[in-house]
Amino acid sequence: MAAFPVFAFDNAIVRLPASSVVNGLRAEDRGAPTHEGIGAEHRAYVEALELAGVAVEVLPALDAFPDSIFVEDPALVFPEGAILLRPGAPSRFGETAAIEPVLRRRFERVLSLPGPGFADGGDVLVTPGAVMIGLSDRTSREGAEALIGRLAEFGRKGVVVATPPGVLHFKSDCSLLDDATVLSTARLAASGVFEGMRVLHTPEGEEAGANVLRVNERVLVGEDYPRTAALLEAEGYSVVRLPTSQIARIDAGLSCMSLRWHARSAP
Ligand code: CIR
Repeated sequence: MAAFPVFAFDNAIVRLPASSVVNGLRAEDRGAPTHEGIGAEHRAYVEALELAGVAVEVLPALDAFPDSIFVEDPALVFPEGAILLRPGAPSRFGETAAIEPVLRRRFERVLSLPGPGFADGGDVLVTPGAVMIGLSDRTSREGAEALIGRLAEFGRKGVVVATPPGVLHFKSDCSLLDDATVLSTARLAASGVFEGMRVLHTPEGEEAGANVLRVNERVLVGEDYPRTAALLEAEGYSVVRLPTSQIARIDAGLSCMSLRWHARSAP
């Protein structure tokens, strides 16, 4: 069992966007973001994490990896330790080696995912009952099964679940709101994956806003999704609206810009 609620965080790692971020991967070209625009969204995000009570370590930009701002994908972190992943996009594979020394400095236990499979952190949703691992174009069954083995070393149960077709990551379509509640697109919830949990559906047309981020007493929500924000407020959550239209151009949401955990004791 986790020692803290799964949305209780006191530490986070982020990475500054490199100027190459304008070339970040995207399924569909809706126009490149600007480095300045992404930088401004990143600053607002870091500030929101800090205001929510999180100590944020900011890593330097890595020009060789345009998507390296999305530190959630090459690793998983828990109070028990970290797991280095094997990102499924070839251009992102080297991000794991880049973040490894940082995680070895911050965590006593750092495990690696054995190959040949792949897994992205964006496909991993930590719930109180289990760690859900969504199969996607970035996370293979072999990768997911290898990850279940690693999670077991931390005493955590992993389960393999499906990601809707055409969706980048499992968490592009859902987020944990509290110990018993998820926000999910209707298309993902229809698979029954959240049976036993309370499910709030993203309003029709705001599916891209499903990736919100619960951090301590706050829920960070993209400001382009006003009906999602209103829904969460009506449910009693303390919502913080953040700009995300630039990162959305490279298929990203709020969870992917940080690795978050609750340290057993201050590092
Ligand atoms: C990618 O395609 O890998 C990046 N452009 C976006 C990654 C977003 N990561 C995430 O949702 N965990």
